[in-house]
Amino acid sequence: MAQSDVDVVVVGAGFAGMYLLHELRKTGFSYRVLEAGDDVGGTWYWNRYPGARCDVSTTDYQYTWDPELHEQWQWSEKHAAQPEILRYAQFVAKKHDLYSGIEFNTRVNGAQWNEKTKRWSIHTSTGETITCQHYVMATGCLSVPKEPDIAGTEKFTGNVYVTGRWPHEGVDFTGKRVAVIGTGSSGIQSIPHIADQAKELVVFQRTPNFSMPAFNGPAPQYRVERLKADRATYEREARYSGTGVPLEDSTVSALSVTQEEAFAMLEEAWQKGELLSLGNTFMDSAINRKANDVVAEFMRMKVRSVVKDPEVAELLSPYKHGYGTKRPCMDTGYFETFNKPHVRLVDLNTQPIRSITETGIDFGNESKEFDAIVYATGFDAMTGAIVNVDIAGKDGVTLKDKWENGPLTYLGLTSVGFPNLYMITGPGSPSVLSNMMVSIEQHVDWIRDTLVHMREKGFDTIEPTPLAEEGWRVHCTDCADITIFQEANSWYMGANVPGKPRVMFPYIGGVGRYRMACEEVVAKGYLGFELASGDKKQCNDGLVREVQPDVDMVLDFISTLNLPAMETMSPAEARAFSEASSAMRPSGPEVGEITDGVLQGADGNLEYRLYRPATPGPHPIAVYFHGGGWVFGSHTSDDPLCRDLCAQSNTLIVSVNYRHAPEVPFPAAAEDGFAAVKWVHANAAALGGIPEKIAVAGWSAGGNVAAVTAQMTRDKGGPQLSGQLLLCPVTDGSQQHASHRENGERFILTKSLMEWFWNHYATPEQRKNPQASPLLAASLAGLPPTMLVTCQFDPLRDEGNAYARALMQAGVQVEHVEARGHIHTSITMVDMLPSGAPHRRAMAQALRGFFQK
Ligand code: N01
Repeated sequence: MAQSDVDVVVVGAGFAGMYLLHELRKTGFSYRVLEAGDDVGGTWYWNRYPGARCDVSTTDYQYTWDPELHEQWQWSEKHAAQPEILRYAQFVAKKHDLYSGIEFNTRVNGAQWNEKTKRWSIHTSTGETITCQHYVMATGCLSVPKEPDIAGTEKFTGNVYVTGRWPHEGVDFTGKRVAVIGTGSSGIQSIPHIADQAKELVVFQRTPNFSMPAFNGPAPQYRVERLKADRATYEREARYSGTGVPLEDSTVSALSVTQEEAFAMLEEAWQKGELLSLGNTFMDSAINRKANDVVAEFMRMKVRSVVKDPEVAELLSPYKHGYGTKRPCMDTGYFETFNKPHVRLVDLNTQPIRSITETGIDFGNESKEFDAIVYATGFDAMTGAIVNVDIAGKDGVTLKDKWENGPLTYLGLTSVGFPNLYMITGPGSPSVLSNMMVSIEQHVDWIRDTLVHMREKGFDTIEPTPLAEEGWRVHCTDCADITIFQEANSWYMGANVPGKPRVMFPYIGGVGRYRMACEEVVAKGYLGFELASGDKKQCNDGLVREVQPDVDMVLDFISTLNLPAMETMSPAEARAFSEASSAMRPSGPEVGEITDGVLQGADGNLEYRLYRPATPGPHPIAVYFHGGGWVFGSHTSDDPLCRDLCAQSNTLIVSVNYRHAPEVPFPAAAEDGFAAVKWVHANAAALGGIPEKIAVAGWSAGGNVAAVTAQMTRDKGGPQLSGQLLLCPVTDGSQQHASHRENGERFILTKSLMEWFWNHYATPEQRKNPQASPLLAASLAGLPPTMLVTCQFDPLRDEGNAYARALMQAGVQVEHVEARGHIHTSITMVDMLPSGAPHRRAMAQALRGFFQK
């Protein structure tokens, strides 16, 4: 007789539930494992449609927790077909006696949390109620087929099949007239097989999909060899990789090579027959539309090379979504199928289905009879299997209600208000954007370790805090925001199910980075969780990820380079180093014209670079001062940012090479700034600018020069400025603000580097002069409208914030943006850090605004 009260109830006996069962036994928890089907295998139990295969190689799509399996089980192919994967699941279940621990044909209909007893009550389809301390949903991401949303589906009297619920005995389509609706992975895999049998096949396509041939055959030799040579390293690399499969991260931008070179690189990946290698050919295809277009065009070229009828080829070629933004597919002869005379493609965009009828389908202005209709229309992905169960947490609130506007989880594992509820590969975790085997094992390990930890420390409950959950939501959104994934109507975005909220369901920050976040949470005493037992509580509340994800990646990359600290260099070395780093960055957008010249500074000529918009002039002018701590940099060193500002604001930018310390210290830079503005004003017309529309702009030390220049023009008789744009400006030489301590170590501009800059530029006494520290000016009244951007993780944040406040108090019109998750340098990194783009847009908008008055 099964126990009605256990430590853990697990729902689902796919690869997640099976491994968890094994671990629960090993660690001595009592359990019940409930499975709706009558065998193990989960997705591979249900999806038996012809042609179903895994498109991750068998070298990677297998358990790692039982090393014996690698000897005992030999895969026959690179991309295993469904029957073989199911046999693998059965083999593991037999080997580890898992069958004895699973109750089949048992669904969970509802679950309620009891706040008094601190236990879940689980109601099953057999009429039983089981109580448990921990409740684990191992229900899979793609397990609930989408409800048909086509008129008349109930009318059809012929045979109806759904790919995700395929009859176990198989289907014979020989001599039949068959309709397939849907061209996602399931459609694309099954269509060639159905075509082989059917007398006539009509494929109803709403959206064409990207697909590459699977090149079925033996497992890739180079992977097999790497595994044999050092399995542990291979598996570790997989766990910390972007997708759960070891791949070398690309460092090549698709925009840095010719189309011919790009296609040659893509062809190499194509020939490998690995879906992930293709998507990994370029570093920027997921974040940059133009880079993505290179891959998309390569894929379309491939379609054209196979499909003989150019019109059909065109219909089968995706144009409306980027490569990878809807799940790309792997096929075996899919496009070739459309060369067969008995196969027809119907484009639902021009010939929509009017209704399914008793005998067939009415579409466009046609009516066609069919013997069978196959729905390959997808799943209520990620959340369907979770919210379909009536799960009520604290105060009776259901998960369905809580998630009305999109799933809210902490780490994709847990949710506020639902103590001791765990989701394996839940929304907010890499899940469907990863090799599921790697993600499943990670979640099972995390849950097992957490349960053991709670038992050892005597805690009854674990629940994330609202702060941590909201922080994770923001982080997930930040990750999605830097990609182009949100442009597509994909099931990743919930867009395939009418009424489903449109958010990015999986975590797109990468498997390895996600794993590190989970590890950090544990290492910091379950950061963001409350663990409790009666009155005993432990809660280290906080956010596990705050830095913008792309900024984080850059910081990680820089830390691997072991670069010497700049402040240990001489100014000449620091200048050479800074120039060398600048040479590696993307150049920034095109502008109308770039010319170099000299202008009259405070004590001799200064070089300048002029960026002219492509539109007809004359244009307003921004006199720009570069960053570099008054020590390094030049009129060309902020080139990408100047181009970006010019192109986006339609403003002529004059970037000035003011004199540098230590050779020429304070107040040379400030005096040059003032002199440059006067010169630009006097020569504005000749430059193609408007003399009455001049602003100053600058970043970092250049922001300091811009701010001081604005004060000097106010105090010394003009010219009258239209505005000042200050990005992370230095405003106070005292360096006493809290941000110097908080952000002084990790974020490129360090406290000691800032000190090094100041030491070269100005003596402690000079720093008290407002021309060095504009925050110390006796009055800020009468300064021009200001756009001031500060960054959360900048040591200079608080002095910038203080300047913004002081300007406002002095009656100056100020737009102040605090760039969340950014560091001192990140907003200047044009085309490298997409998260900076909205702030650059706002800066350009502000520039435009200055001149509209
Ligand atoms: O489902 P899908 P799937 N009228 O949602 C169309 C995994 N998987 O079962 O794109 C007409 O991708 C819909 O059109 P549109 C894999 O992660 C893995 O194929 O919404 N058409 C689309 O063409 C995969 O991504 C493997 O415009 C309608 C199709 O139906 C995920 O499962 C194999 C429609 C649905 O495609 C889901 O794949 C199989 C309507 N009303 C699956 N509604 C491997 O590992 C939907 N469509 C190999």
